[in-house]
Amino acid sequence: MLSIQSTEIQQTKVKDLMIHAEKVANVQSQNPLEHALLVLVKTGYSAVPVLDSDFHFEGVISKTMIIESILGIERIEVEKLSNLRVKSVMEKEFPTLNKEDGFMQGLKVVVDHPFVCVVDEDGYFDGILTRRAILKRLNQYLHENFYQNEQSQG
Ligand code: 2BA
Repeated sequence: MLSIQSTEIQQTKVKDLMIHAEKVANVQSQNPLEHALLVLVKTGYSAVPVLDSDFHFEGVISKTMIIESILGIERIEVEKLSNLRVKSVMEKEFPTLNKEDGFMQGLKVVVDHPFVCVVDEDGYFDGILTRRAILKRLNQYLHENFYQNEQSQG
């Protein structure tokens, strides 16, 4: 039977897998929605982290949240894009991780979220842990420890 106890995967930490802050597209909570939409469209991401001017993590904004916020009864109210700020539309209730957290904590949160923000004790944004990074590490682990054994037994 496959056991994930006392293995190297348990020693893998969030800091080993995360994308560092300088490589993560982000927007500021005071930005107009128009700016956030431009960032999302230009980068191709569905959602990105929202930070304050001191680089503290504040929430997440997505294309869907923006579109929903400008939907009127009969039309899309495009003018709202320059009037509304990211802060009023973003999702604030979003789980976070610390870079010292382990692989299993990361695995648990990416079940429900495509990415999770990594913050330090003071709330500063360190980067993101993506579902892709977790799945890639799990795939590597399964190949090294499970499929190889299966082949040698068969
Ligand atoms: P999504 O934008 O919905 O992207 C879903 C998946 O599509 C990504 O999964 C990745 O495999 C692929 N993908 C999308 N845009 C890409 C691009 N410009 N270059 C390469 N691959 C791309 P994950 O890599 O697991 O990312 C999960 C989520 O994390 C993304 O969801 C996005 O919201 C966020 N994300 C990933 N990298 C980011 C970055 N550098 N800056 C900001 N947000 C990022």
